[in-house]
Amino acid sequence: RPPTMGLYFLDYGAGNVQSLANSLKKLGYSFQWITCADDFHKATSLIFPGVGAYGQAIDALESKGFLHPLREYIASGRPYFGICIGMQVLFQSSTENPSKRGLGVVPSPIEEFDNADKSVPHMGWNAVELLDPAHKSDEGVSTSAHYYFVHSFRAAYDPVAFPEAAEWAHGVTQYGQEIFIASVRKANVFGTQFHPEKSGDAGLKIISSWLVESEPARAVAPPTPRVPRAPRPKDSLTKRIVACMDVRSNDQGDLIVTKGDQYDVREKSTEGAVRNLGKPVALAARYYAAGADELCLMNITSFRHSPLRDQPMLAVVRAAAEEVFVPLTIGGGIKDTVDPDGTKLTALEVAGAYFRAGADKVSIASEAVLVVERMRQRARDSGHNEDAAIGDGTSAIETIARAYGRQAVVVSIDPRRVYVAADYDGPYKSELVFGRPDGEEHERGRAWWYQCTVSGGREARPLSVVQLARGAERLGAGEIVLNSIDRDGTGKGFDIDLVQLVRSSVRIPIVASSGAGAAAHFVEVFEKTGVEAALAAGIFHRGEVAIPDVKAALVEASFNTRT
Ligand code: 1PR
Repeated sequence: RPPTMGLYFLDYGAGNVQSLANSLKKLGYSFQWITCADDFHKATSLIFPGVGAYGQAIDALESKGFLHPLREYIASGRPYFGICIGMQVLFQSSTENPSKRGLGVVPSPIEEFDNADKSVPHMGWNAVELLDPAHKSDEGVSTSAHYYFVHSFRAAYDPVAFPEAAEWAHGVTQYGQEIFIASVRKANVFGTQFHPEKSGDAGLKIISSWLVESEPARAVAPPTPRVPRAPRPKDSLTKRIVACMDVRSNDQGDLIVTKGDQYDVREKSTEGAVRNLGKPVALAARYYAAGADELCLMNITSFRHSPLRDQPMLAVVRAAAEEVFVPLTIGGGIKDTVDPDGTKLTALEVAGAYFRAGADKVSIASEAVLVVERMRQRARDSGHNEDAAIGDGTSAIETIARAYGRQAVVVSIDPRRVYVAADYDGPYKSELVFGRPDGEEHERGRAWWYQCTVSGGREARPLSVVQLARGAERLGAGEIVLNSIDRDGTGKGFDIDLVQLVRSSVRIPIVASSGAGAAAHFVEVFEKTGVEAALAAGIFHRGEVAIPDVKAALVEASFNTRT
């Protein structure tokens, strides 16, 4: 089929729209970007892959003079496909930014998820139930597939309170005990709350199905009457399996994937050479094909130089994003920097470069520790409770979350155990973990707390893991990747005590990391801690355990899994 003529993309400058561009490239379509209001007249079909925050999106559309032409475009009957924020702007308003008005095409509000019974953001792979399953207009959405969602705000599916909006509902999804609108469909308008461009083959099928059908707009039969849906006891959100690649240059200057033992990446045998476990883009493509639910690329020596000078790393992100259609997190060096030539770059600009290259989330480690320390210090100085300290709006976490949405900001924690006597009476007393009688020998009769480090574990800081996790959550981080220097590369299993401690301290999703040595370790961490995701590196790189083996163990243990 020839490329769609007149296919335009609306990009308002926030978030990763590169992934959708990559999806179209993969499917063999060409498109143009909307650059001025006039382009709306030229478009014969339009995709708005909105990512980020609702208010930012409306503001950006307004300031570029796009809001009115967008409204006109939709009213003209030409095909429109809105993704995430691109779907939410169709609604009346959002409690994310109550002062902003949406297009009001769908007459109901967007509101925040209730986090009493679940982590918010809703982040991960969930199922979609079609409301007219017998009808031809399934838009390529399969009820047996899982799709990638990442959002804190949703349109409730409520045919009693919002009957007209419910008519727009095409598919619904359950998260916790809430049922919300996962896709909308009426006349020329289609929209998904989830990200088809991040939903692997199942998502690519939706995009290609819309492209094939989008010219001319097809007639859709009137929907069947909408009735309220009672939530099931359990939702269909899957446990995520994340493959992480630590990237750095080797002694020859090539970027390679490496892996340390307790963060030491140098070989003991070959005169201290950096351990080389493969090429980042090739490995990323392999893990995508094997069914990884997410991928992380960590630039582990970025603290030594400016990340944006590190063009090869940006090139790696760009190339990886062309190959993989699941979420991609990039970490390392996300902070305010000054280039050697004196050019100042804010953390927001550094993150922006990664998002434009194709990253979906950025992961902040060292800078998050320093930001939370400063925030606590300010509270102390002004006589306030440091455990309730709030940000001043200028930190990397806050500025990136404001522009790109909190779901785009991951805080990566590198804690290390600090052993103390069981009768320790110091400042971290309330966070102590006590060695079990059946635990490892060196733990018995002792207690420990978890201390935060910076620069890849090289420097310990006066901050505990609980203080950092809570502080990061208050500042607006959307997720925590919880490493453990003690367990990293050991294959002994995740540090369950650590994961439980942090899981009980915050409401945002947590990715347990470090120490996986067998598929059973993933089952253990999900059973004992209830975290949303688990990450491994070494076992996948060395081929000791394959991602499908982990998924099979999860299925066996009755966890929702994307297979
Ligand atoms: O501080 O914001 O510039 O970010 C630097 C990032 O690089 C941090 O997220 C930090 O964790 C990471 N990092 C720095 N030095 C190292 C190192 O190994 N020398 N990697 C490093 C840490 C930990 C995980 C690993 C899991 C699972 N690697 O990324 O993937 O522990 O490993 P396993 O399954 O093999 O046990 P900034």
